[in-house]
Amino acid sequence: MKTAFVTGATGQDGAYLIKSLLNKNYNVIALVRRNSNNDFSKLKYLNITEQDFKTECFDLCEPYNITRILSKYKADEFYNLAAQSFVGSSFEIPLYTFDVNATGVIRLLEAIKTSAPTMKFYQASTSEMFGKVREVPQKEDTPFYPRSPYGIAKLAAYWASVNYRESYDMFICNGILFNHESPLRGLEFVTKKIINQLYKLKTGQIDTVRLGNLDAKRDWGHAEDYVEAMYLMMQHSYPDDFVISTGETNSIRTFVELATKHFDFNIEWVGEGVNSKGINKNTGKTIIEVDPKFFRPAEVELLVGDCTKAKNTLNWKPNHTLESLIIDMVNFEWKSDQQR
Ligand code: NAP
Ligand code: F7E
Repeated sequence: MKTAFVTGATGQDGAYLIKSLLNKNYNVIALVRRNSNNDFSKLKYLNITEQDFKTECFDLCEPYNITRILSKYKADEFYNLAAQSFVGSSFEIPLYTFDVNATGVIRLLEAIKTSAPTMKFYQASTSEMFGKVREVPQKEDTPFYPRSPYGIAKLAAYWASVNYRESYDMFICNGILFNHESPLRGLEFVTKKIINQLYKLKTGQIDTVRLGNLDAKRDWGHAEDYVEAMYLMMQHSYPDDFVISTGETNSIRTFVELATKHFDFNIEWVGEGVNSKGINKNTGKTIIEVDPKFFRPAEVELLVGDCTKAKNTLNWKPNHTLESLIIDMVNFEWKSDQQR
């Protein structure tokens, strides 16, 4: 039986990864930061209970807890999924974001180098590192150009991971994952926000959905598929970095169009830029508005990944389509409502 540490266990990817590792008969140790309420609701949604894994108190900002945990358990793999993961907030809390997402990773790597140098380490790197893209589509050797404090911090952690691998011969992988969503996505991210708010619109709880830049394009996959890629990287015969993506890109506007169909709204766009509006053709009412408060000081306009290396080396491919992802997310909203 293998043992794995998972940070970010209360987040979207943590829930799917823990479920997948438990199915593979792993002993899972979830590293969870202290909160006023221990929220394992995402794991609960996947039918995982707190009896299925161990938990340890952990924070990426705290230098000594990792040493304590490494002396308590001997593990085979360490998946570092914890982060201040919201790009929008990173402009408001840049130093904190850097401390958690960059310095926090060096704290981990330094402790692992000293106390558990043969344990494998996965770092949750991101397509945000490509930022103002230098090449389309983006692959492992595309130059980086981050556009946010989040992207900059993640890029520092990416290079720290490469450097520890090369300097100390440690098994360290960077998964360069493009956007991946699911019913368990945080409410602040655009796909979840759109589907949750369209549901509220449909059920009469709100009148309009207010969004930011409708023209940014993202390569959206399903988190359930992407955590399998994390696992496969860690089973590969040598440590390496991999782009994980679908290869398809769509604008926020297109995502809105696709999602509205599942709520029987018939949308027509009028106006441009900040004045762009989505009208429900059946009623003539405005249901989508642009609110500049959701714009970012610097935007990542286009992301689309080329995951040929992961396909050929890890035999990984996404199973979900954008349509099946949206259906999964829409069904969750109706199901959660019935349970309220
Ligand atoms: P998420 O749902 O926002 O989860 C983030 C997790 O990190 C939560 O469990 C959170 O705990 C934990 N965390 C935050 N700050 C921490 C700290 N100081 N110490 C310890 N834990 C902390 O994120 P996700 O979507 O699952 O993403 C997982 C990882 O992949 C993140 O590193 C993210 O940056 C990266 N990533 C995500 C995507 C994507 O599209 N989802 C793409 C590329 C990379 P609390 O519950 O206590 O807040
Ligand atoms: O924004 C635009 C916004 O916040 C996507 C994180 O998981 O993926 C995620 O980062 C796009 C941006 O995700 C709204 O301006 C328009 O262009 O859903 P998002 P993100 O910034 O791409 C990467 C790969 C990560 O690594 C991150 O951890 O949508 N947008 N209107 C909006 N975005 C939000 N949040 N809210 C809006 O109302």
